Amino acid sequence: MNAPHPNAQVRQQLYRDMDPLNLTPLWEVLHALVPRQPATPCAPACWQYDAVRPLLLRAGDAITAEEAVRRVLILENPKLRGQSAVTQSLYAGLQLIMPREVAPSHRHTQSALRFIVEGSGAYTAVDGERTTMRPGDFIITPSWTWHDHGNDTDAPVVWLDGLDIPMVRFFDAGFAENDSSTSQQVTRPEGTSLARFGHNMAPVRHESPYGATSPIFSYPYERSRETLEQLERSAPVDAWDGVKLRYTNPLTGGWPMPTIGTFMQKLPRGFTGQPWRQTDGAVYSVVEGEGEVTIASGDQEWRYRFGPRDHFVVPSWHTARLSSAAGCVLFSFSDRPVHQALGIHSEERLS
Ligand code: GTQ
Repeated sequence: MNAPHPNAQVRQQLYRDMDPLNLTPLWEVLHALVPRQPATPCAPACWQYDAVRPLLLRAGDAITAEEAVRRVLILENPKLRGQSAVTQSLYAGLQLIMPREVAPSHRHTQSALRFIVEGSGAYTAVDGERTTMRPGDFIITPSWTWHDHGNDTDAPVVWLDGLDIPMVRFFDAGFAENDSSTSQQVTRPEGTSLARFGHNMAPVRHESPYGATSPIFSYPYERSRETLEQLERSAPVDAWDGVKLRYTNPLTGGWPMPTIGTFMQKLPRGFTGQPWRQTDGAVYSVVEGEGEVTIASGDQEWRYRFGPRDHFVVPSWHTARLSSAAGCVLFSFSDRPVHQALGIHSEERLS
């Protein structure tokens, strides 16, 4: 035991006297406030679809989509239970819509992405335009746009919701409003946005309809997959990422959403990736194939084998590596656009 500092009592009395004035000494907390490197409270986690799906379907019996407004099982980081957060800044959940159900129209300042996990043919509507949802599609609900979801098919439909809920809460900038009708009126034919903005062309006289968010709100899997396959055949495979692309806003070349960066990657058959770490914690959704992720921090290590529709989270500044004997396709999202906008993004590629 260290001998008590000669001033220990003086200090304790000082702290007690300042406490009622809502004052506290920096020097007691400085190291924790300004850590030598990121020290996230988040832990790695993996949600296997086989375990989650029965619970989702039970939720389908327990509550209607309309009653729930959004029937979602939140993927909570095990070290952030009760905070509805998968990382400190991001929210993730799996949303279920049963046949003939509607999730009523509303809008909020939080931005959302949908990544379709199971079922084909449900729709989401954004400001008067519907988009059909198919597995592997990446769909955006820009901030403050009306949106409702519906399922006119005969099978349950499930997608991953990714939202910047914790970030908007941090900034105390959340507004929300319910629409006057359950399903918004359709005012534009399906595919209008993609036709206008999704073919390497843009309207001559046109402002960005959604400000900092991409005017394309559906990025179909068919196209992303075809691109990755072609690159796998024709371009060098990255030793860390396999074949990895980021989604873009076609008007700017930047991120499709101001707060959330989205990616899709293909690990070739027999891929054994090199380890990396970065400041933006990321959520992964497995689209096809199988593989393994190893995540390490300090002397702790986590290893998850994953297959289609599984989800996992790699927290900030945890070392991760991916491998796949059979080959696989992974979608992921993180808060990288915000790190980059603030000039605090950091990445290390290890070997
Ligand atoms: O679909 O609007 O998972 O507002 C959480 C909040 C989905 C949605 C969520 C939401 C939504």
